[in-house]
Amino acid sequence: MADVEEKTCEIEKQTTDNSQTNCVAESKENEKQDVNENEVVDGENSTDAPKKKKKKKKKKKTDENADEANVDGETKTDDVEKITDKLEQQNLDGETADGGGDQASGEGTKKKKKKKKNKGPKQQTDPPSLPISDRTAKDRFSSEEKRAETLEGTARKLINEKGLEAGLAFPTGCSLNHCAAHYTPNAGDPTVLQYDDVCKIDFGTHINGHIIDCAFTVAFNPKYDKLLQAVKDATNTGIREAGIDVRLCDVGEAIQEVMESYEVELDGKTYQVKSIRNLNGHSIGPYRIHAGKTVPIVKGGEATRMEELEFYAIETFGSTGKGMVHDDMETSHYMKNFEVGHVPLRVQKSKQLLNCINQNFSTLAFCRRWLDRLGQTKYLMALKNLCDVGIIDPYPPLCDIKGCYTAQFEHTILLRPTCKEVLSRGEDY
Ligand SMILES: [Co+2]
Repeated sequence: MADVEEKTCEIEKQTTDNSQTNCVAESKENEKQDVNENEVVDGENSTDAPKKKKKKKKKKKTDENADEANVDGETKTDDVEKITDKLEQQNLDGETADGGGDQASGEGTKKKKKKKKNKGPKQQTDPPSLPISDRTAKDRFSSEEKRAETLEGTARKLINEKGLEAGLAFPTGCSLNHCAAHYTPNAGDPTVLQYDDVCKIDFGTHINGHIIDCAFTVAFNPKYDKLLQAVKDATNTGIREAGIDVRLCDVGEAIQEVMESYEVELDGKTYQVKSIRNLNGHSIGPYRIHAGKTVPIVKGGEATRMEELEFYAIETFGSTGKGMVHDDMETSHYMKNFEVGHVPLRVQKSKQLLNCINQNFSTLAFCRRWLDRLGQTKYLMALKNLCDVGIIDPYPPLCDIKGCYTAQFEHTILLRPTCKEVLSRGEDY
């Protein structure tokens, strides 16, 4: 999730032991998984590894449907037919499929648990659907997991989604081209990802409110490689600069320096990559994606210092346009205002919608699709009402000028007393 410069909130410091141990544990998991990701990928690609035969076969089947599929697949590798059937029923943005798919897989899981006993060790599906906690490090992930349309379903399973205790921390951003952040499809959106698109996958998970916020950019056409490289380098620079007692303005200046040292040539025209000056990284608190401190990505920011035990999302955005974003297009992202206490509501539909939001998202961000999958209907007026009274804030897509291209990379870090831990680091980005 991106932080827009205009937004200012109170600073909240995160110091509980719990939060530390949780995130550290999670990051250790990540390390293990990283080490083994190679193996899995190698296995998939190799033709003579007999162990992987089953997986290969399944992968092929999945691929036939992958373009239209969401990940609400099944939990067992040998239930290929079931998976295939399920994937066929699902559409690209998981619009209608999410709810139904989840129910179905819930039943399916039960059935399988009975069968499982005499069938040897569980195997991860492709895309993965077994919770990380149930897996040995090997074969947890596959390259398919990166697919935008499969991320949410996959993430829900991997995190062992359970109400507000574990799940997705905010809607999966898949902003395209001149849109830098906060776009995810609403129901009926006909957008289809194209070869020449530059797509920012911004996704977040949490366990007991401890949020991991990370993002990467996908481009199929290699002409954007320099743009992506610039932003990745800028983000890694931010991560390198960050630390206890470091001034936020110094991080921003270092980021801009690196970002704007890159040029990209697109269709015969050369652009200097610009840092998008009104987008920021941010501190993270429990159930609070933007906890108050902002990490600028240009010079001239605040001199506030980073502090021990703070969590930060270090994210940078590069653009071939103006280097400045504005609200544009239909809103999909919403979030309760963290500061707002109880507000009495008169309209029944608004009350009902707020109850649903409180129960399912609390102060975490959500999108219209997630209300749809919870069975909410005709909620737009009520949602507008909740926004008008200030309980909910809308987060519309943030776009630079039409025709330009933007890229983003992001990681969540924890400033531990003796080390700076990159909680979301993998070998892919
Ligand atoms: Co973020």
